[in-house]
Order: sequence, then structure tokens, then C-alpha cells
Amino acid sequence: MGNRSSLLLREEEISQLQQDTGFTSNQIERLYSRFTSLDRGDYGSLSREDFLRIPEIAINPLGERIVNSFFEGDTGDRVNFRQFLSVLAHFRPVKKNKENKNNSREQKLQFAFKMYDLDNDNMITREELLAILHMMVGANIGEEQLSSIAERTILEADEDGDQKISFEEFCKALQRTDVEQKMSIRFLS
Ligand SMILES: [Ca+2]
Ligand SMILES: [Ca+2]
Repeated sequence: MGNRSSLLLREEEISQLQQDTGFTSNQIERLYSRFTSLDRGDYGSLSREDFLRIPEIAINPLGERIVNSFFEGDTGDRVNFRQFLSVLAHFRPVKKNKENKNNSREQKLQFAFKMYDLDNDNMITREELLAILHMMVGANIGEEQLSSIAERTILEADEDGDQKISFEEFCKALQRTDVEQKMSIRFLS
């Protein structure tokens, strides 16, 4: 077992993380203690199982997709604190005039789009929409109704008539909705 005190963040690390993610140093320290408490066995990194112990993720219908987003790119099968923070930054509520590169509206839309784009081909199909709807509402709504919701969503968003939603179409469709609020998940208690 490692010594927890040796895992404390250094000042210069905190200020670098502040710049990269837009969290305050206070938030970073709280998230760090959250991180270490999720890190069973003091590895200095988190596994998928560790993530699923976060209640907000465990109960979120898109929880598995959210967890996957932590493991994208070159992270391998464990996520260190820096990687952890930069993904969490996508869910940080945006204050006016305080946007940074990890949670601008554009970034949040990208992140949301990727949630829906299950096969990562940069297009959302009717099937993908339906699959996400299934995950979100489960058995509460009948199959027929789900299909018609997916159908209607494609119809409304699809401008070039290829039956798929591109990122551009996705952004236009969401133009009037408050993405920042919808994408804000409270990780800080
Ligand atoms: Ca796709
Ligand atoms: Ca289209």
C-alpha cells in the first residue's frame, strides 16, 4: 500500500491544472481527494470499475459512454489525475466570459455528439439515436414511440437529406437549447 501523503499535489502542478482545465485550485484539491478515494489500492490511476463507483455515473443511463470517454485516446486501461480532470472539465458549468479550451460550447457539443456517435464515423444514424434512447429511457417508453422519436429527430435535424446527422447539423439543431446546463454534471459534492 502506498503512502497517501506522498500523493499530494504540488503547487506548480495545481496551477498548471488550473490553466488547462479552468477548475479553481480549491476544486482541484477536492477532486483530487475524490480521485484518491476512488483509487482503491493507491495506484495513482483509476480503472473502469473505479469510475463505476461514482454514484452520478453509476445511475446515469449514459454512464458507460461517459466512462468510455475517459478511456479514449492513449490513456490505456487506467486514467491518471490529469486525464481525469480534463474529461471532467467537459462537465464543468460554464460561467459567462470564463470559457476555456476544455469546456467551451463547441467542446461540449463535440463531446455530446461523440456520445451519440457510437461507431465513431462522425455521423449519427437513426439506429444510433434509437440505441441511445433505449439507454436513456429503458423500458419506460414503448418501442414504437421510441422509433418515432428517433425518426422525428432525424427529420428535424437532417438538412442535406442523407438520413444522418452530421456534427454541423447537430450543432444547428441544438442551437436554441442550453447545452452548457444540460452537460453540467455535478461531480463536486
Ligand atoms: Ca455513427
Ligand atoms: Ca444529414
